[in-house]
Amino acid sequence: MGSPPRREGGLPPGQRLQRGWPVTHYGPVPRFRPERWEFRVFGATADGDKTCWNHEGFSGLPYATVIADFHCVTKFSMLGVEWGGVAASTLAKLAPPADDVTHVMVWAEYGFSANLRIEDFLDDKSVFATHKGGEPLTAEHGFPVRLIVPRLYAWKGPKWVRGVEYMTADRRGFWEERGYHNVGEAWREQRYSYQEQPGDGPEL
Ligand SMILES: Nc1nc2c(c(=O)[nH]1)N[C@H]1C(S)=C(S)[C@@H](COP(=O)(O)O)O[C@H]1N2
Ligand SMILES: [Mo]
Repeated sequence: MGSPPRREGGLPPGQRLQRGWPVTHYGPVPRFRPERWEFRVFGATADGDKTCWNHEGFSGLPYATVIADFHCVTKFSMLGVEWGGVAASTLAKLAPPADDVTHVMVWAEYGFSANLRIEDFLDDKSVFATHKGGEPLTAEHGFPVRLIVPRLYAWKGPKWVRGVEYMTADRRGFWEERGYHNVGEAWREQRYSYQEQPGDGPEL
């Protein structure tokens, strides 16, 4: 893998700036039903239990803002966006992973999923965003909550998140099974699965 480019600011290779914020996803926009909604942390948790928040509970978790860039693998980028929500590291403190957790699967409505290395998940800029620029997210952009992991391409940030599964081995998520890179670092331009090196992910 070589030395990790951990650059920030400016445009990663192959990206261009975008005015406005396009909407990109697979499938329909789910309807938010607060009485049915819950956010679940499960899998290899430290105490073996699941943690669930309903929408009121989740809305009461510590709120943080993060200024970060957003890079879509289709080559548009936004720089210096203000995201507000629950830091992934805060969530992991409230519902800790077991010591041998190496990856997480982030689950969204309709079974959409994205796998992340635990260190990318716990990065201090990773946030379960409920707000952008101080405004609640719109339905198309993931209301009530979507994940933002600035150092990875945006498909690693599911919209309409419903759960986090702690894993002791890697598994591919939705796009990672369909031709996108298992790791997805924007500054390494890890776009497609054919670029993967040994150790980047489970066999396809
Ligand atoms: N649930 C869900 N989340 C998703 C996707 C999706 O298809 N379903 N697409 C991803 C992709 S490929 C991108 S580029 C970003 C786009 O986010 P935006 O529509 O808010 O710009 O959402 C990501 N999150
Ligand atoms: Mo994307």
